[in-house]
Amino acid sequence: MIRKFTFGTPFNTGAVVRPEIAEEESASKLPFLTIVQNKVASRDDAGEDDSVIFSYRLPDEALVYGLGEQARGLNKRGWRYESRNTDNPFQNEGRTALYSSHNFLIIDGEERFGLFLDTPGYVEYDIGFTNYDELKITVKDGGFDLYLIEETSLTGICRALRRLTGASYVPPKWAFGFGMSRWDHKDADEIREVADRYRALDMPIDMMYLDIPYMDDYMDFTVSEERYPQFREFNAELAKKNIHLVPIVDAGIKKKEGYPVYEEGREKGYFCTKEDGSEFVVGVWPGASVFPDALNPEAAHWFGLQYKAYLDTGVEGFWNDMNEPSIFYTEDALQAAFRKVAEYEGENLDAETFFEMRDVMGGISNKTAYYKDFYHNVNGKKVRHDRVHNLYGSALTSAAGEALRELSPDRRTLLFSRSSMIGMHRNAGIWYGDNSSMFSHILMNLKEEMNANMVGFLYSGADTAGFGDQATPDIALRWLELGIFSPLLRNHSSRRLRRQEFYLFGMDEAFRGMLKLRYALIPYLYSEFMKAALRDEMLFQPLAFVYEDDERAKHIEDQAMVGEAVMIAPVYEQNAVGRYVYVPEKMRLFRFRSPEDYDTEYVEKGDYFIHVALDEVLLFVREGHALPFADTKGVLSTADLDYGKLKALKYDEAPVEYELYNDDGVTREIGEEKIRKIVL
Ligand code: MIG
Repeated sequence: MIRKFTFGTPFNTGAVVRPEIAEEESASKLPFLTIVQNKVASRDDAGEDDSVIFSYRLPDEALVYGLGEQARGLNKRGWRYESRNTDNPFQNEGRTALYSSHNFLIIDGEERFGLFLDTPGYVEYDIGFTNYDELKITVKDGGFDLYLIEETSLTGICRALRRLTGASYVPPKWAFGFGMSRWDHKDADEIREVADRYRALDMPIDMMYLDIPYMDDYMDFTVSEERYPQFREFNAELAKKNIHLVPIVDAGIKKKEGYPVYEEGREKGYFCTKEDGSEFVVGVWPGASVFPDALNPEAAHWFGLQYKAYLDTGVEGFWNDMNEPSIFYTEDALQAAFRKVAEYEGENLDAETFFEMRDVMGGISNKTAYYKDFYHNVNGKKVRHDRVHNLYGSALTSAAGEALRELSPDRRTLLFSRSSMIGMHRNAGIWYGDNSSMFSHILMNLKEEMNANMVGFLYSGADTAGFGDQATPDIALRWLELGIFSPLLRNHSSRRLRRQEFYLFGMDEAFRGMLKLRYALIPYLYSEFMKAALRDEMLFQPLAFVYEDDERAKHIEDQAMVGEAVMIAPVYEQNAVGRYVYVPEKMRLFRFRSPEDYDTEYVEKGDYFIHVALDEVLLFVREGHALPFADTKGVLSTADLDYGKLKALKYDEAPVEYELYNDDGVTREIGEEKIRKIVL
């Protein structure tokens, strides 16, 4: 059952596609939560403090799930979180917000319910941060819908959210292959060389990503002639090897005369403005830039149609970056900072004054204050950015997804974004941004997968082997041992750090074994993914969602269920020779070094220390289940997978019926009718 409670005049975020399944009720009838403050006014005369505060007493044993992309655990108790999309490359336990805002919570205690706040503005969730037994939610900018979801199961609550907000995005099948990325891969020759190395070493790969250097002067929808001469031919050359080029698209448009995207957008009034209607100029990678007005449907659509420039070269996949939006500086703030710094010259600075001066420049990026400096044109109405901030990247990416459907009606395109909200999950996937090559981030990655799935982002993943900091051979391998289960599997890292292509660590056999294992699992992963998308279910789930009556399972955050048949328990500690695993029912354990090289044993329900050598990964098959398993001899990409030669990983000898989803991997028509029951 879904009930809807409206406060003030909500901004239409587009998240909800089936309003009719929610029953509207007056806010005075709100169950469970207490409204401790309600300053909501109608949007027109909304003042600065227009907030609504809800409170809920958390019983001792209650768990709180949700919030999608956040740096912390599955159970959210004991910390505070914010919906405030921001570009900050330091992901750690101290963070309260990352790039996305996913306003969905599940309270799992004596009372069990889900909560979806449909608002593009700022929200704070104090989940036992101030008082351990109190959940306090502050919605800053009154004017929002609160959906209350009651279902008997945890998965049921997530399913209801998806029914309300629409089915998840489905990428082409090749996007389930492995992709290699690096900020400073410098030109076509280098991309070719890296791809060829993988091929020559029999390490399967489907994608090569292009980061910002591929553009001409960081201008969106251009390609550098110098670094990528004859781009179309280059793309075709790689396509022949079954490798897809996936370029990045940044939110900021370079402010430059003679650049058609800038000139056309300016002429049509498609960029964000300052209060007086003049151009809002910021600094991002191209230097002085403007932001396409993502909240103006016409402007967003126009921006989406620009992807045609790349489609015309044969490219079929994109990743959208910097769309929180990230702001290195605003033109106004920069000028003010120059003036301020000049004032210190010649002064004898005491420590306080020195730090103050240092922060004038050091603190100039991504200031929340900038969100009050620019405006959107929402169907003729001027809306200040801070009111709709969290929706920016989401709206821009959704518009791109819709435009791509228009431009490529018969073939799916790959699209994922750094910033997102619930609703964008219908049009694109996400990656979790700038993590680091730290063992703790492998565990964070695992939790992120489960958290992202709860809010509908099935196609998601982290920078495998880590974006920031130095990767080591063991972290790359351990991380890949988790990555092979993630729908989006991409090795990506920052410039200026140690290179981390998997063949650079002197452990080719181990990396090959894991990459091959990934490809052996694709028939299963793709089937489970497609069924989850069609049925509004999750691919990655916490154990607690599957074994609801199991008290131990409730508190397991470092293992996951992947699809109907598999449990995983990745190693996320350096120099570990194994790890503790909770086995919630009798399972068959496979300890893989490669698809052909493994040992196997049965494990009863219970807790174990299980040995996992550096080149091994654990895969547990649930009792009575089986999964299809591809033959990977000679398989260099998803195009080489032979469904005629499917093998199986089985719990035991008994035949098992399995619902296999297969199609050409690109058609936009998907549906239950493509599921074939096979016996494994
Ligand atoms: O300010 O394009 O998260 O994946 O390599 C950094 C350069 C901009 C941030 C992305 C990262 C990407 C990088 N970008």
